[in-house]
Parts: sequence; structure tokens; C-alpha cells
Amino acid sequence: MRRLLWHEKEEVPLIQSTDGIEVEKCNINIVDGKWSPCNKTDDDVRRLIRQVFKKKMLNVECEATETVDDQEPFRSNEDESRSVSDKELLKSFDESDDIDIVNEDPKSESNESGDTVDIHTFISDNRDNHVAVETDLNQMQPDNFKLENMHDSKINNFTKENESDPVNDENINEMTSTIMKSYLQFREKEEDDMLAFCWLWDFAGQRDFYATHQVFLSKHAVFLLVTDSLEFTTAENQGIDFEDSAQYVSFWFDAIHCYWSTTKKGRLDPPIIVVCTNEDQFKEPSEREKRQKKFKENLREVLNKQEKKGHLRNIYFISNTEDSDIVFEEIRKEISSLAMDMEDWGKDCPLKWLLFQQVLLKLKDNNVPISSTKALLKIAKHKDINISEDNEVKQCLQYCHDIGTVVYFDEENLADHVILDPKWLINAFRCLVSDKIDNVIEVSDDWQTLKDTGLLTDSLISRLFRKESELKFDEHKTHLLEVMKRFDIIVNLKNSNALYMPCMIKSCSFSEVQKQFCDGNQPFYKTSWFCLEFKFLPPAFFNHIIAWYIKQYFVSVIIDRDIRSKRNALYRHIGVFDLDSSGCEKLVVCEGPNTIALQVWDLRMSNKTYEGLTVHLFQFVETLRNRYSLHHISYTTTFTCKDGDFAINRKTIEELITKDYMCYEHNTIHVSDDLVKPWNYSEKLK
Ligand SMILES: Nc1nc2c(ncn2[C@@H]2O[C@H](COP(=O)(O)OP(=O)(O)OP(=O)(O)O)[C@@H](O)[C@H]2O)c(=O)[nH]1
Ligand SMILES: [Mg+2]
Repeated sequence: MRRLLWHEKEEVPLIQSTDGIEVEKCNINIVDGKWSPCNKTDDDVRRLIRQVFKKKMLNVECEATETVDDQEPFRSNEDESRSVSDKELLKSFDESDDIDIVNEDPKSESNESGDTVDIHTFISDNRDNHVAVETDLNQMQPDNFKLENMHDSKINNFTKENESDPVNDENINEMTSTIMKSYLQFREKEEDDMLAFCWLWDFAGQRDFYATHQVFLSKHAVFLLVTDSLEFTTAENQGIDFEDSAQYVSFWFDAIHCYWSTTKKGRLDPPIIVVCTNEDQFKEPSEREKRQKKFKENLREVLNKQEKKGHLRNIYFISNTEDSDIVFEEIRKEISSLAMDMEDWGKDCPLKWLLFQQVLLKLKDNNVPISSTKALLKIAKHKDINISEDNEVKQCLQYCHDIGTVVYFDEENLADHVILDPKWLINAFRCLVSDKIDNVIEVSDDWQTLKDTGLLTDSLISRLFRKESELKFDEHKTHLLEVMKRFDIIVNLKNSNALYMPCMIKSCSFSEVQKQFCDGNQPFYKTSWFCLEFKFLPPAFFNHIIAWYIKQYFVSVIIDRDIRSKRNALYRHIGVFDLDSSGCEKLVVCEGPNTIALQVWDLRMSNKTYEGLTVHLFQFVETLRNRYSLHHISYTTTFTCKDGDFAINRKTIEELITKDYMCYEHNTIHVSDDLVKPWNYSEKLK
């Protein structure tokens, strides 16, 4: 990422491993795709707003000669025409008044002056305000510096007020007026009109972050997958082995594929560019050629016959330490052109929303990482922004959430706050999930408990949050924990305040877990395995599943005889739950490659059926699909014999229609009905 942002090759060896996620920004010129640094607090929203107001002022002069009647039609069109797309705005301010754009919009036919109706509507709608704004503007211009200072002090006041709700209306009003006024200055260069704003998010590669990355992945992005090799290891690890670069690349393709959509041209979005680094390690051209060939072969194998390969747009072989900027310029251009080719590029957005978003960005830039929703509702209603309905403010916040500007959920326990700085949230996550902790915490019992069992104590949370004391996470602990619960990064045990972090729990093999419950001497009835076999299982999906079971059932307890202590039967890929209070009947929930599998253990040998468990699982997967916008997740129902390995050996209903079948895993005959009966699927075999 740093080379894309013009850092010199000499700086590469000094780069530190990404801890969590790093966020940078730049500008992209929408005409030629060229990138430019974005060091000022300026951004495209600000520019757009300035342009709008500039146009508004020009029109004030024109309107002075028009009659009010002439403008009425625009007023009546208000609702459907209040949206302004970035492109339209940019175009409409082009000196040459692009007629094509105007004509694309049927509403513009009534527009005699040849400008887009959208802009006019905005003007007539705000007629009461804009004269006052103009006056203020004139006053402001000579003394820019003073204004900026005043404006920051207003925001600081807001910060104080916001910390100690109830919010002071007068301060909010004053602050919002001041921020809005500051955008009425239009001393920017013309070429700025052609710039679009671009965020760059650098995701850490370590596994620890896979549970938190989901919060920030989105379909509105171009992805670069950077690796220095693409090799398959022979080690058969359960789950994803992040040391295996082929599995690692496959993992990220899957994670991104969760957000797929098809473009008009029939391609799969979001686009992925694979970048293979360390070309300098191969000195001879023939070596390089060999390496590149092997890399491409392996990539083909990783993506072999899978839908997800449709995301791949290009592969680059580069050296971060030796290549000149020309190589990176090429990648920058490709990113620009892929972005501009995406469906949402230049999508319409109501102008009021842009204004409101500008205040949100300004607050963030002034170190207000989180705000009460109440305060933001007041800002939105300010006359210069004028979003009068609470519902519309919420929609606007939802829009800002979707494009990654804020983190906001209109849901119970979450709706009262809006996180204005996603980076702040990442830092809070990082405090909890990163292994980079000081030695004292590392040797503490609380940390050991977290690593062994996933149990997160309240005192450990406070200690971990204090790693970044200046970010004041402790003050917003309640909301932060609610956000983490929303993503099942942490989860409450049933009927308990104890918090668990499924992503931090250690792994344990299935046979080891089973041994804890059955020593082979007692009768022990096991059902067959009931499996949901996914085309691809999103990385954090099992976390959600296990979190759901944790909330529904009591987690079974294991006695560790060696250390004479109890622990909950929760591991990274396995959870064991008590189905009743006797503890004799247990539900085992497991994750395998692209599979979620259930088995019931019953010490009473009661031979019951468990249809209810399957129905609940189906319903929950459906809920997850909707809740996390993973609409493309699909699965088939399969079965595995009771002592079989569901990771390698599964049967569909269609494969079980014969009365019995040969099980290749056990080299013996199994009765088909034994696989389906415990789950009440016998009818389906007939
Ligand atoms: N020789 C050589 N070294 C490189 C190249 N790219 C990166 N490095 C070095 O490899 C190491 C890792 O680079 P990073 O940029 O931190 O890699 P990363 O993938 O971002 O790693 P995480 O942030 O830990 O996920 C650093 O010491 C870099 O200096 C390259 O093209 N050639
Ligand atoms: Mg990095």
C-alpha cells in the first residue's frame, strides 16, 4: 500500500507489520484515473458542496430577475428530484454545460436555463436560507483563518457536550452553522472538480483478525491480494492454515466472494487484483519466468472450477524494494479504471446527505470518534442541512455506514451511538484481539484464561483497552462491547454476564474433545452427522453459528483431570452443549472445510430424533444471511455415518436412496436409514 502511496522503495525495509487495519486516503482524477495525494482535510464531499454553493450563488443572481412563479415547478418536483449524483454535480459545473447529461434526466426538460433540475431544486428548496448564507460568506472571506479557529473550538465544545449528554442545542446549532459556513468558501482550483475521494484499507494478514475484518469488508471496493508466494503445504491442519499461502489466498477470495454481484457486463464484482511481491529474490530472467509460471499454475489450482475465480482481473509480479514508481503507477491506473467500471460509481445521493456527511467527517477530523445519535439528529435538522425527519437522518446514517464513513446500526442497544471514525473502532478491536500485548498482561491469569478458554473477563477488557488510553475506549466500553456482540466477536453465555471471544479460543481435535466425555467404557449413543455443506463458508460464519448456540444452550463442562479444574467445552472449531439440564444429552457443533456439522451424544441411549435442531439451524443460517448481507450463501444438506469424518465423507439424500451402501471410510456396509433417521429424514428416502 505504501508504494502505491508514493513511498520510496528505500522505505520498504522499515515498514512494520500491519497491526489490524490501516486506513489511508488519496484522490483519483475521474477523467484520467490518475492518483494524487490527499494530505489536506479536504475531500470530494467538501468540494462538491462548495461547487453546489458556488452554483447556488450564481443562480441567486439569475433568480433575482425571474418571477417566483417560474420556479414553482421545481418546488413541486422536490421529492423525486432532490438527488444529485457526484458525476452530475461535476458535470453541471463544467463551464461547457454538458447537454447530454442534462438530457439523460427527463425532469430536466422543464428546465429552461439548461442546467440540471437537481441543482435548481436544491436552490428553490433552500431559498430561505441561501441569501443569509451568501451574506455570511461575504463576511467570512477576508478572515479565513479566524473562521477555522472558531470552527474547531465549536467542535471541541461539541466534544465536551457530547461526552456528557444531554446535548446542548445552542452549541450544536452554532457549531453546525460554522462548519457549513466554512464550506461556502470556494477558493479551490478548478481541476479539483475532477477528483474523487478514495480510501485505502490495509488489512493485516494474521489470522487473529479474521473475525474483525468482516466488519469492514464491503462490496463497494476493489481488492488487492498481496502475497510473496503461492505454495501448497502438505500439512493437514483443521481449518485454515495461514502459513500455507495457497490456503491463505483461497481464504481471502472466499471472504471477498461473500459480497459478490454481477455487473451489467456479466462480470463478477468486487474485482480482485493479485499482487505477487519479492520479484527481486529471483535474479535471473529465466528464474523469474519459472516462478511466475508456477505461481499462475498454483493460482489456477486454488481457484480451480470455482465461481470465485470470476473476481480475478489481473496478476502483477513486483518488487517493492527495487521496482520504480512506473510499476506502481500501472497498478494505480488499473485500480482507478476498475473502480470507475463498478455499478455504484457515481450513484445518486441526496444533496442534504452530502452536507450532513460533511459535518460527520469534520467531527471525525477533529477527534470526535463517536457521537450520540441524539446529537447528530439535532445537527441534521439544522436549517443549513435541513433533514427534518428522524427517519431520513437514520437512512442517511445507514448510507454513510454502507459506504464505510461511519459505523451505525439502527438496532436495539446500538442505535443510540454512531461511530464516526471506523479507525477508532478498529483500534478498539485490536486492543482485544491482537497478540501484541505487554508482558505483564501476557503473564496474567486473565490472559491465559482467554487464550485457553475464550473467556474474557471484565478486568481484562479494561486492561486491554488501556493499551491505548488516549483513545478513551473505556469511556465507551458499553457501546464498543455491543458492536462486538453485533458481530459475534464477543458473546454472552446463556443466563450469564460472562463474555466469550470465540475467535480467541484455542483449537482441539474432535477425537480429543470426544475423549473428554466418553472413555469407551460407558454406553454412549451417537447420532449420525447432520451437515450443511456450503459452496463456500464465510470466514466468520462459524463464529456466528457457535455464538448463537452459546446464547441458546448451556455449554457443557469438561473436567480437566490433569489440572483438576473445570472448563467449558468450547474450541475454535467445536462446541459441546447440554440439550437438557441432566447433561446426559449433548449437542456437538463442529466446523469443517466449508461445512457445519451437528451430532448428538446421548448417554441414555434413548434413540430420539432431533428434527427441531435442524429446523433451528436452517432458520438461523437464514437470519445470518440477512443480517450480514451474505445473500449468496448457499448449502446442501448431507449426512455422515456416526463414526465417520464429516470433513471427507458426506452423503446427500439422493446418494442414500438404496437400502444400504458401501462406506469407503470404514470399508463396510451401512444402512442408509441410520444416517437420516436421527434427523427425521427417513420419509425423504422413500
Ligand atoms: N526483498 C523484498 N522484500 C520485501 C518486498 N515486499 C516487502 N518486503 C519485506 O517483507 C517484509 C513484510 O512486508 P509487509 O509490507 O510488512 O508485508 P505485509 O504483507 O503487509 O505483512 P502484514 O502487515 O504482517 O500482514 C518487510 O520486511 C518488507 O521490507 C519485496 O518486494 N522484496
Ligand atoms: Mg501490512
